[in-house]
Amino acid sequence: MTTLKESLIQTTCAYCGVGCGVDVALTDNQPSLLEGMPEHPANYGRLCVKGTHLLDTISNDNRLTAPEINNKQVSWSEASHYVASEFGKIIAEHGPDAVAFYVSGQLLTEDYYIANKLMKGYIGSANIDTNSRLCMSSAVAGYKRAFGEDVVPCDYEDLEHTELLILIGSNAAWTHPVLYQRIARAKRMNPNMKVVVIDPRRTDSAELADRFLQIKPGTDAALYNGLLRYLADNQQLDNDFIEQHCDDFASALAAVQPWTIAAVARYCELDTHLLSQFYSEFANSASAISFYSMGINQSTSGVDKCNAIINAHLASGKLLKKGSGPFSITGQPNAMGGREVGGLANQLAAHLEINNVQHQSLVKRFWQSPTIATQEGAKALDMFDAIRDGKIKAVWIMGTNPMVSLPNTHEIAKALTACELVVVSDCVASNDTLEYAHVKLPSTGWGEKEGTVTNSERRISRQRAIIAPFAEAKNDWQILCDVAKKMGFNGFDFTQPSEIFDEWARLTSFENNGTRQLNLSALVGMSTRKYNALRPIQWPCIANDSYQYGQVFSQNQFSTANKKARFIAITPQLPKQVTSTEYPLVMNSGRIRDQWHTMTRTGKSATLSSHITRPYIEIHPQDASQLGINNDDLVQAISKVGDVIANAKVTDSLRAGECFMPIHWNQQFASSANVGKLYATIADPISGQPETKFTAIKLLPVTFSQYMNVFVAKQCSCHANVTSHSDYWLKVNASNCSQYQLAFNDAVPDILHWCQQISGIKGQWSGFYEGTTQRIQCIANGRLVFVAMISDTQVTTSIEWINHLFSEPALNFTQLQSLLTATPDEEFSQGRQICSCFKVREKPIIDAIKAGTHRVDELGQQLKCGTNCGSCKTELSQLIKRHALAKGQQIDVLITV
Ligand SMILES: Nc1nc2c(c(=O)[nH]1)N[C@H]1C(S)=C(S)[C@@H](COP(=O)(O)OP(=O)(O)OC[C@H]3O[C@@H](n4cnc5c(=O)[nH]c(N)nc54)[C@H](O)[C@@H]3O)O[C@H]1N2
Ligand SMILES: Nc1nc2c(c(=O)[nH]1)N[C@H]1C(S)=C(S)[C@@H](COP(=O)(O)OP(=O)(O)OC[C@H]3O[C@@H](n4cnc5c(=O)[nH]c(N)nc54)[C@H](O)[C@@H]3O)O[C@H]1N2
Ligand code: SF4
Ligand SMILES: [Mo]
Repeated sequence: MTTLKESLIQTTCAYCGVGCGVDVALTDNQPSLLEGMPEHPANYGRLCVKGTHLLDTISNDNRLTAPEINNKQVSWSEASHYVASEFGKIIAEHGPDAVAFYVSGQLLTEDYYIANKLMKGYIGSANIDTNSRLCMSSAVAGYKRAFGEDVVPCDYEDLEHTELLILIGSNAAWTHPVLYQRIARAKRMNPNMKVVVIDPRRTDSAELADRFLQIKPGTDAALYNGLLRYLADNQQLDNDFIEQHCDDFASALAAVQPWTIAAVARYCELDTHLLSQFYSEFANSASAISFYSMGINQSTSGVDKCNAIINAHLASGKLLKKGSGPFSITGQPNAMGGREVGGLANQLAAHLEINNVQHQSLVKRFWQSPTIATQEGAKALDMFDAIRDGKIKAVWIMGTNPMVSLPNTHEIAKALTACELVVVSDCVASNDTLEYAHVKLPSTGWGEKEGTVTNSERRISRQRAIIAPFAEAKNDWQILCDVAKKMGFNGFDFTQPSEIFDEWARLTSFENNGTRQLNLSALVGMSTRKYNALRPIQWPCIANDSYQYGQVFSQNQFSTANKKARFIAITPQLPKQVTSTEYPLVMNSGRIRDQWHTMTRTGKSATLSSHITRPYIEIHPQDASQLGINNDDLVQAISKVGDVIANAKVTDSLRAGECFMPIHWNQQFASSANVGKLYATIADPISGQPETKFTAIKLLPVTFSQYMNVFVAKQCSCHANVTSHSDYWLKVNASNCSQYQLAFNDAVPDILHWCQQISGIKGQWSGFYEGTTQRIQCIANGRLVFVAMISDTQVTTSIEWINHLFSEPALNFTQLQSLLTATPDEEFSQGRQICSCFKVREKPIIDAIKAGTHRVDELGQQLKCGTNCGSCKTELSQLIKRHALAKGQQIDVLITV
């Protein structure tokens, strides 16, 4: 009898900046089970729905197998030689600033460190920037202005010790779900804890809120200016803290004088009473946290918004104390690691400054490098402008998909088309950016890589490999080191990530002398064995220090020259992409619960793709009725720079005049649903972070002559053909087939012929015709391979049902009949999937609510929904509110999330 070999690997989730620890059980070296790591201080065993389904996304589908030059496979040696020599030629002819790296908060610290070292210390330019520019750069600049260093002064534990938790510009219920669950639990344990949610949209995060402030977009700085004035007017300042530990209070106070409660209420379009309750709660709570994210940062005045928040915490002394502080939450798994190693074009490394001569010398001596960058490089938007204008002639893009995520996609396409050399390192074989690559380099992805990441609370955790690299994929640090060596540089002879980490840790402590909080001296000199066994650890972690690891700004000593924090005088600014009579509506953008960014990973999971199956534009009922738009209608959103098409979702969770669209869909999944196309290239003047939460649009209803739902078996080779032969398309992946929702300006004259032509499938075709409704299907070797359903309005058919039919070895008569009449089996007509873990759909949940179950936990007991990762609990709570009240019943039991 053979026994199975069992083992356990502890790693860190691939997705958000919460940085949850993950336990992966291996059976005979194959991942067999994934769970939250019980002892990881970020999650203590919890995982959200994305983390829970990580194993679904390690597939060999759509992977880049070998390096390619101009779409021809080449050896690694050839590829790295080519990149090195082409970069070398351009640098020799045009200087180091003619090349650039555009990197990502999804690289590991070791990858990031090498990329930065190569660009700033060897090539000698600071043209390395990262997608964190679109994400964290305003938060970085805000902390730097106030504290003299980019240091987040809070820990997750603070969330459990606060009296007042303010979620501002964050939809943590969907974007940082494990932290949201920690907050929900803290609130249950401490009924006096209050939660305030500040967002122009009533999001799922508002489910926990004692107070919801539906703020006018872009006005957050005025809200916090008003708070500072309120604190001063009501003798709620911490005068000792201000005097002993802060500078420039007088000018900040002078700047907030116009911001009376009445003025703020007018400007932010908030109720005066609600506002004064919020201010008084902040003033009277012993502790308070402002938990902020993209609703603050992605703005042309994002840095000022951050400092307005920090000002209020400094003035009330509500920071560096348990349960208090201005807590910027990072988005990507290693956005923080990138900030540490210098992944931004305006920093050096290890929190050292690029325009400081001593810092330049320090880093150069440490690296013993031939050169060092002495001035800021091009920030992301400027970088792509410079590429378009021919000033930057070669760009190497690693771990990010700028054709989707940068604003004004049209201009990015122009830049990449004009660029002499575009190198892209990615795990996938196709995404919107790879279409422009001259050189494609296959990288290892999550589950294959070894290294470290730092989460939102400055905690460093190991990502460990659970499977072997796919095909010829290499780790990003190795690809970079190979190219560096071929460019003739010393200093890249690493054989293990542990060696890179050691050099990095030494740099943080080199000539530090307490001047920088970022200090990893306790981790210097670790053997590979120790590095491999490294437990999650928070910085600062200083060898032989009397303070415990993770404690920042001890004794309220900040990183400025005189050790004092700085108040910043803030004059609030409104967004720059203003509405007009031609473009009367505002478009906001953000995330949905089960998709990650440009869907290269989560889009592969049928489970994650069934929570929300298509892109949508949220519209307020008032605007919808004015424009004659109904729920589910296809609409086109047009801004000054671009346009998109998606289905309308009419909802009063928005303010009138405002719309919202998810960021995830792109050219791989839809003909025109990338919301980035609508935003102009306008950024915060200090941080360079683009304004991607606010642009002016108009909406037009769109109609086509004919609509078609096509389902194609996974193994068919006609997928690209289907989309290229329609005027509008949307793709949804399931396990056995893909669904295409198509539309045509001119009706297809002969549908059967069209299906046969574009699919190229030789099989048994049959059809059902009734007026304009037509259904076609094809069976090959006994199995269903192609289905088309045509109508003159857009009707979408349940993909789960058809997907199930695709899995059947032979369809029976009833199934064939049901296909032709488009009547799904009972189990597939249960509505939207709410609980992705147990696949619980909307209808049974609503039935249970109507039958009297009015508690989230009781729904869980009956139907299992919400009892695994808990990510759907806010939606369950909303369903209870909606359907219990719809029957005129009172909810007599408190809804606990
Ligand atoms: N499911 C999922 N989770 C993710 C990600 C993902 O792709 N999917 N991505 C990760 C990354 S990289 C990031 S950066 C984070 C982002 O995490 P969040 O910032 O929480 O997510 P967003 O949905 O981008 O935006 C948050 C909210 O800001 C609001 N907002 C817009 N304008 C304003 C404003 O002017 N003022 C205020 N107060 N609010 C405003 C929006 O309505 C939105 O609800 O999520 C991380 N987690
Ligand atoms: N309108 C609008 N635009 C936005 C935002 C918004 O809220 N609104 N949010 C912005 C924010 S906060 C962010 S963070 C960005 C995110 O935007 P992107 O960074 O462009 O999005 P991802 O889909 O995460 O792209 C990551 C790419 O790296 C690849 N990849 C994954 N792991 C690895 C690896 O280990 N190595 C390599 N080499 N490649 C890897 C993936 O396959 C994928 O192609 O979008 C920004 N854009
Ligand atoms: S909250 Fe979810 S996505 Fe974020 S790290 Fe944890 S499991 Fe991963
Ligand atoms: Mo982000």
